[in-house]
Amino acid sequence: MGQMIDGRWVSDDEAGSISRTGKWTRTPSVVRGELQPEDVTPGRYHLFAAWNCPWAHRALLTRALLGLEKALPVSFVAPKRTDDGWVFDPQNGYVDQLAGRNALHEVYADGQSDYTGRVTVPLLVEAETGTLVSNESADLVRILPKAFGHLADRPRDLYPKQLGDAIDEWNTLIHSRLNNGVYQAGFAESQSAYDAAVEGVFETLDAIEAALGDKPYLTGDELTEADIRLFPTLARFDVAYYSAFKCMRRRIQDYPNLWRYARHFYALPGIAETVKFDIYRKGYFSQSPKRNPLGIIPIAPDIDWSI
Ligand SMILES: N[C@@H](CCC(=O)N[C@@H](CS)C(=O)NCC(=O)O)C(=O)O
Repeated sequence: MGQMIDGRWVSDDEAGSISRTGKWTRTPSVVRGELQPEDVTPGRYHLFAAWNCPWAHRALLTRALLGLEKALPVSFVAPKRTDDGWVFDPQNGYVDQLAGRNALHEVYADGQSDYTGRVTVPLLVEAETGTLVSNESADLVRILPKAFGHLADRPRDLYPKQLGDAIDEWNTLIHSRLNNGVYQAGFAESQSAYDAAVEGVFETLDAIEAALGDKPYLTGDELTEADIRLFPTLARFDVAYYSAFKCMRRRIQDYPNLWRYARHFYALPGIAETVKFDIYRKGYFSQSPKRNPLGIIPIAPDIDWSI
């Protein structure tokens, strides 16, 4: 693992840091540009993603829901971090379609020669110059509908103004206690940090289960960005977080409303193509000195995602 300092790759420990209480915290993103619709033409921008990354998944889901596959090409890094960080692996189909680089830190350096920070996915760049636009998924789920909407096969507003407060409330809860909560459980280095994280995960799932009782999406009849933030964690939960991150009180399949919701979301056009259960299982159980020293990958549970 590592990061970049003044455009140079330096090795380092994992993203985020362990505090004295044993609680894991995520390092904030640093590239937070904006785009206007008049800036955006087909192929002018390029997305970098990893199948296993739940934050990159937000961007892939937004791209799929809008039908932006043609207008916004994507390159995937190999779904496994190395001493060189995220790298491409052409022999296995993970190719930098933009400049043919070997590692994502080279893409960052192409875009900003003095870049200092973590080398994360998702990343949106301007194709011709390589200029870094954004590496913050929370911003990308807003940039794509607004700035790329005119190129979308299925344009949609994922943040309708009248639902703004409800979306913000779900976003905050889901981000801190669920999206990050599972990582805080899995990376905890003390019993108390683990206990608190797992309580937060299941309190949040319980709240969502109750809220979904009488509506198809979190804020009502319309799919919004709050649902986009929820789905990546649901897709990874039973196959990985449940066991690899010790979130074992219940599976998503044990929640009637959540399970119906997750399968309905999975069946929407373009979504199944963004989901790679096998990669999640192998990724979260990959060899790690603390979490899986022997690197044995468990056999997958049988899960039927059909409606
Ligand atoms: N805040 C960022 C976080 C992205 C993030 O942490 N991505 C992870 C992969 S799941 C990553 O690329 N980590 C590499 C690193 O931090 O060195 C976002 O939501 O876009």
